Amino acid sequence: MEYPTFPKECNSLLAKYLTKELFEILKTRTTPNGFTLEKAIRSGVENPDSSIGVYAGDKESYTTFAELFDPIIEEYHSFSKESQYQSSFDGLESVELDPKGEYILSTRIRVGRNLEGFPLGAIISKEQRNEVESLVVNALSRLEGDLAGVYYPLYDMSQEVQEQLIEDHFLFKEGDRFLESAGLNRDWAEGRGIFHNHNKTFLVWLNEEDQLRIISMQKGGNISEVFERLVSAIKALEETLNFAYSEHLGYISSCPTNLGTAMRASVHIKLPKLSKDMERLKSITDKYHLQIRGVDGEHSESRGAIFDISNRRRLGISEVEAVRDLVEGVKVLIEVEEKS
Ligand code: ADP
Ligand code: CIR
Repeated sequence: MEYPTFPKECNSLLAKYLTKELFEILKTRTTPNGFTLEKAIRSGVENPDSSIGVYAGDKESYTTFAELFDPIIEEYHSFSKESQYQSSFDGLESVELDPKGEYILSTRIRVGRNLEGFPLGAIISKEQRNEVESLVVNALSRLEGDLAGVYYPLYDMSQEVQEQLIEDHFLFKEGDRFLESAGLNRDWAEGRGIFHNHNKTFLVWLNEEDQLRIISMQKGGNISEVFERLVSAIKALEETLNFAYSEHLGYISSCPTNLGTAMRASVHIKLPKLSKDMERLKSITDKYHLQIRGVDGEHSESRGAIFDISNRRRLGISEVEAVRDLVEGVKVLIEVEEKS
């Protein structure tokens, strides 16, 4: 493979950190599972509008290609090489983000997880992916009470049901071009599916970007309730499943932006006034380490002045701190919106 050329307007962290010299050093390295630099960067090369542009194929990718992954991880999470993964699920105060019920439509917190001993989705084989599915479905079938639910494999789902679940923000989209280039959509829809409880407040996605996305969500802004439900689900699943993890990077994920706590806490928030002053909105979200996404998730647009606002950092801060990033920033956003 030749050194890729990135168009001038390309702002990805891949383009920023993959110099020709570094490319020459890394291009012959391979992880024990056969993952190469060419595979790691394919998504960012084929999609120059990527913000990041790299994916890991296994846990070892993060050490084998450390010279490329480390600066990307440092910049995205504001995490230095000397820092350590931190974790704490305790001590989140009871928080209602929108007591008047005027701004926040819904609150969601998810974590990504992958199983120890398997390659990540970019190079997992069909058989291994099916094995992951059966291990996880077995673990999910043991959940009780509010967390108990049913697993719906994607290949068995009607187009109509699938579209409705996507529209209602419960299910992942199909055909994401960033994941496609990374090899993460291979053998679609085999091994993919969604588990959810009766009222869809607890959900697990299987074998999308990560092997598990564990999700808690509900209408309104009671984020402590959403957090508590998620924590009880993670703890229950840890009794049966062994998640891929490293002392330094925390939970291992396909995309370096999801390392560490692998947690994204978000609100769908309506900000009609601030939506007319995107510069101001952006300055507040930047100050509080928040990211703005559209209503249909990553790489989508905002509609009706509704934004998906979430914590940006996931590594080097604990789970409780990741949620607090969102709480602090949203408080300010609502204050500013009210005064505008
Ligand atoms: P992820 O959060 O898993 O990284 P996306 O950004 O693609 O991935 O979002 C996945 C889905 O979750 C999308 O349909 C998105 O609209 C939905 N979603 C995210 N946050 C919320 C929220 N606070 N309320 C309702 N739906 C949400
Ligand atoms: C990209 O590089 O744009 C995609 N591969 C997605 C990166 C993850 N985005 C994020 O900010 N969490």
